[in-house]
Amino acid sequence: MDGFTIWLTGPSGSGKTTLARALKEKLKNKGYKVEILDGDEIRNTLYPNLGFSKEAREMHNRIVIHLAKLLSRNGIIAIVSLISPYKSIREFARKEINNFMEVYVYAPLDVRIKRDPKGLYAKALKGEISGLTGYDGVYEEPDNADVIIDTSKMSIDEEVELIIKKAEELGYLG
Ligand code: PPS
Ligand code: MG
Repeated sequence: MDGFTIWLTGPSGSGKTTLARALKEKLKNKGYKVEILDGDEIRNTLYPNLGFSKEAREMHNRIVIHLAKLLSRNGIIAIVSLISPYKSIREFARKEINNFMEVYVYAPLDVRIKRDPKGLYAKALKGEISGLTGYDGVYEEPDNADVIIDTSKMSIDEEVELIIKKAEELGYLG
């Protein structure tokens, strides 16, 4: 089987990492080889001091695109959970990666503020940090996502099913 990439984009706290883990579990149980490329994890492992300037995000996102491309072309399903705030970079990902689907992982601001697993929104609200994606940092919403998911409205199981159904429609899963 050819691999493919499920690209989960969305602001901080929208539910990308949680959804990536649930998708991985489901696809592994179906017998597929799966890897998660999580932006936050890759940053912490490889370059914890990179920062969040436009240049830094673009460089980091390009590295993730390259990794996803290598995995995808070797029969592995790459699940990317990466804010990837810039449309141009996501378009580049679509061009570079053979079998690609873009999933917009959305949740309204009030829900993201309530979840706030890392306390980042609390800090942003107090003015202690700036440029938080989804608060005062740029996030260019997708306008041609293959799937749009509102994680405040759906259950994780429903989200996983919707993405798998779309992957089947696109011919990536048998
Ligand atoms: S990006 O924009 O694609 O480079 O982002 P990514 O690599 O996915 O990393 C996002 C995680 O970094 C933490 N963090 C921030 N995110 C956005 N903006 C600012 N200013 C920021 N500062 C720290 C945060 O934990 C993000 O993880 P998620 O899981 O998306 O919340
Ligand atoms: Mg995350």
